[in-house]
Amino acid sequence: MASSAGHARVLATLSLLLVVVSACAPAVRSGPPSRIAVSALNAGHDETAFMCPMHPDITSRVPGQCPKCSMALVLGTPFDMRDYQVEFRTEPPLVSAGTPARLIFKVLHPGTGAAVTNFEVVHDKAYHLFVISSDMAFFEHIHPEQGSDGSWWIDVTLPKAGQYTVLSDFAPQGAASQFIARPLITVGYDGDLLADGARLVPDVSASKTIGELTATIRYDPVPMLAAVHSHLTFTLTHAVTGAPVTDLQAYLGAFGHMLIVSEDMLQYVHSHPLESLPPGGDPETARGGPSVMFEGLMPRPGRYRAWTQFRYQNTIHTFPFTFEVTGLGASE
Ligand SMILES: [Cu+2]
Repeated sequence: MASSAGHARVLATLSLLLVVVSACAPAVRSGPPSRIAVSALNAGHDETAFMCPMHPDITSRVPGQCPKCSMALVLGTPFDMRDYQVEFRTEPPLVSAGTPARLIFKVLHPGTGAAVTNFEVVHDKAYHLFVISSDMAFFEHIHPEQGSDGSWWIDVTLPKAGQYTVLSDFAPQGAASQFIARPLITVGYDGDLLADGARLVPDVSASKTIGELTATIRYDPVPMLAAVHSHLTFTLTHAVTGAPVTDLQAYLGAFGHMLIVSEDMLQYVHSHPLESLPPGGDPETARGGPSVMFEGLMPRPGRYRAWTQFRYQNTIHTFPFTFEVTGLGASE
């Protein structure tokens, strides 16, 4: 299955919980040029090490805590580059826009084909799911429930006929985190998938307001560069008063969640704020803002959309921002 067409490949980057998936590139996982990473090149699939469930780049020969988030390292096979299989089906089998449908995911081990039932909880959830329409106008970040047989399910109602990408984000117990895309096409869709693809237009304004919250984004570097660790920093203010927001709430164990997707929907970057919650504290009483910084590594030049989610006054606010990433050479 590692070679199945259209299957997402995972690239976990070095410095953050940040995952890039390419639907056509070979599996690559970059890592710091450490002794462990080098020895991993020669390791078999079963090579074990202690690893952080949240930060796949953190591996160790001995037990301990993650230096980034203080989570206890777990014994696993972080150097196994094979993607897990996700069997995806819907009930009913044909999904109609405007009608609830159940999405069902069964995860299988890449070597044995056995059903996987144990998952690490990462950012408060064992299974994160993103549903994105092919024009990138519709975005949902939701969390399926686990059934008694270990598979995952959730009910969705898609807004219009068309093609959607369904992105699963999970970490089987003791394995590297997985980020696996599946297509979903509704009945009644007779469009041209190529013609109906996203046509992203970079924002002219750096600020957007959703409900009570205004987010102003700053990109670094300007312009954004491909294959360079880049930063997207938000300044949050109250939409009416303009006052800086200092009571941002934690959502799923962080002060924000970001998913960045390329216009061709082949590249996905999942990023969390550089600042983590104070370890050991109660996430419900933690407060953040007005500044929240994310890091992203966009693998190729092109246009990207970042959906960033903040929890403020007990409501999740989702901000879509669209930006251009250029290559290092002037010709790109
Ligand atoms: Cu999630």
